[in-house]
This record gives sequence, C-alpha cells and structure tokens, in this order.
Amino acid sequence: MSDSTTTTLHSAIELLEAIEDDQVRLHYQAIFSVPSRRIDSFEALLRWQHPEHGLLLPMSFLPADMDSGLGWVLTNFVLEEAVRACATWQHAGIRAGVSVNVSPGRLADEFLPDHLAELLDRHELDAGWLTIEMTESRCDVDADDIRRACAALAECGVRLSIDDFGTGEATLTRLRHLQFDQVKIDRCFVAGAVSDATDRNIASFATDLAHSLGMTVVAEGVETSEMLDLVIDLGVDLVQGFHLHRPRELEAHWRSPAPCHHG
Ligand code: G
Ligand code: MN
Repeated sequence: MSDSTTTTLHSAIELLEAIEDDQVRLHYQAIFSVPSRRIDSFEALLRWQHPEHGLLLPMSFLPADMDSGLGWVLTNFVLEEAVRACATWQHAGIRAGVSVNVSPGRLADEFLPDHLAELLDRHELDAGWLTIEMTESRCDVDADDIRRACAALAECGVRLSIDDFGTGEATLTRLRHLQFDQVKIDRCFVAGAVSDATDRNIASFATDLAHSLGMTVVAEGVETSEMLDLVIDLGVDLVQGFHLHRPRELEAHWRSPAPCHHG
C-alpha cells in the first residue's frame, strides 16, 4: 500500500469515528430574500470540530472522490441532519428552508429520490423546503444521468440549485437542458464586480440569463456593504455572505426534535 493510500484510509476511519463522536456537525448560514429582507433559508455547511486541529472546513477533510463509500456516508449524514433541523425549526414556527450541497455523482444516484422521499416523510417536512445545491465544477457525470436525476428530484418537489455558477464547464448547455430552480453566482464574480467591469458584466449577464429562464438568483460571498448594494442593483433575488451572516451552529433545541413530554 502506498503512503498516500494509507493516509487516505487513516483519515477516512478518523472521519467516520469523528461522525460517531459528534465532532462533525452542520453549521448554518442564512440566505436573505432581497425584497423582504428576511431569511429565506439556511445553507447547511459541514464542519469538523477536531480535538487537535480546531474547526476544519470541508475542503480539508472531504474525500477527493465524493462518489466513494465515504462520500455516500457524508452526503447521507448531511441530508439527515439538515432535514431534521429544518423540520425542527418549522415546528418552532420558523418558515425557512434548508439548502444542502450534493456532488453531481451523488445527485445522479438512482436511489436518491426514494431516499429523500423517505427522509422528508419521516421528518414530516414538505419537500419544497429542501434545496439541493449541485456544485457546478468538476462534473464528470453523464449529462443524461444528471437530467434524469433532476427530473426525478423535481418530481419529489425538492428544489434544485446550481452552486458556484460561472466557474464550471458547459454552463450554458446545462442551463439549456436541466430544470433548475436557482443559480448561485460564484463569489469570485461578486467580489470582483466591485472593482472589475468584466466581473460585473458577467454577474449581470448571469442574473439576467437565469431570470429569463425562470430561475431565482442568489449572490453568494457578499462580504461588504458595497458588494451588497451592487448585487441588489444587478437584480439578484437572494443574498448570502459574511457581511450578512456567518455560518454557525444552531442552538441545540433547533437541531434536534423537540423533547416528547410523555407524562
Ligand atoms: O461552494 P459553496 O458556495 O457551497 O461554499 C460554501 C462555503 O463558502 C462555506 O464554507 C462558507 O463558509 C463559505 N462562505 C460563505 N459566505 C462567504 C463569504 O462571504 N466569503 C467567503 N470567502 N466565503 C464564504
Ligand atoms: Mn453551496
């Protein structure tokens, strides 16, 4: 076994143990509606509170291949936790949805629609509150498989979003053939738009294009009030970023089902 394989195997086991140990949790970042100025939904973001290394971001511990068994375990973990949390805040009267990041390979998993239907049913959550964000970059999944998966998920009532829009490949082809409800304009264009006319034009074009196709537009990575004003001017529907809300853990009573009071 090569060194790198050993390392990967070691961290895979460590990661599975960390999940068992409750070190891996979801943090939530609010996404705001521009017209109402209210929270529309929360994006669920995976975090590992590592006992030695501190708070780790997904890029430092996610397996390179999310289509591996470990990727499957992590995706199921995130879906389960996010749906449970959203159902909990719905019960508390908070009408906000939840967005979950799913790799194209996992999205194309033929069992995903049934799995989601079971999950939503078990937590008594209406499918319309759940958005699946498909990350746009590094997509080597067959376009027909993605198309079938999107149709099946749309049938379930789940919303579909293209994450990091503008940075991946075959963007326009994908928009042309897939029924997505939302695009999230990548933060590099949002950050660049403040000082760079080209980035501003790209963000503006992406917003108008998505609108003309009947999709809603999220500007992600809004880090300053200047960026916020600019993307509102461009006409985006939703905004997300450190300027508005930093990802954080939910209060424990929001995270798990309300305790049952059995006498
Ligand atoms: O690819 P995706 O859009 O799902 O990435 C989400 C990540 O972006 C999270 O890890 C989150 O912490 C980070 N993030 C959220 N808001 C901002 C922001 O305003 N600026 C930057 N640089 N990162 C952000
Ligand atoms: Mn995302």
